Amino acid sequence: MADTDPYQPENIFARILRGELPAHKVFEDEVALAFLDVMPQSHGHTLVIPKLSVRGMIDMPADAWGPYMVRVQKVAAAVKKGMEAEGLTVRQYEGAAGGQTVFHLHFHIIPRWVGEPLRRHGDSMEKEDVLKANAAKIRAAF
Ligand code: DGP
Repeated sequence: MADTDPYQPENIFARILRGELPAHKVFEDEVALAFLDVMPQSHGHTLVIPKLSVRGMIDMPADAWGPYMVRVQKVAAAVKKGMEAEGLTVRQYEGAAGGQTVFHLHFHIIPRWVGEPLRRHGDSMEKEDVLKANAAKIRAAF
């Protein structure tokens, strides 16, 4: 997809937002939705998406950043606590050349433990029962 292409309403995350596709949701309010990444780089890898139809950070209206990042922070705290992580890596990939594969803005919240390397980005699917168990841990930490 070219960086000049408009937002595509059929992208996977838009479909999750509309309830057309399932997801292991951990948080939702009027501003954002958070759910587990099905190809996690570590256990508990969570994505936080705004409820605005924007491809990436450059398209996000300036006045929408504050409310959205408050949700990113809130979810990050719950992911760290729920997964008993020692730290987090927070990432956002912008544009295909930047590594973005789903063109609806999202931040990755990736739990970290000392000495545990990350799996590769978008590498392999996690088992449903593992995702379900990790989502329950994170939901309980809000
Ligand atoms: P990015 O490359 O930053 O656009 O990250 C997209 C992430 O989304 C990647 O880590 C894999 C994940 N992903 C892809 N398809 C799905 C899906 O259908 N459901 C969920 N929960 N995550 C997905």
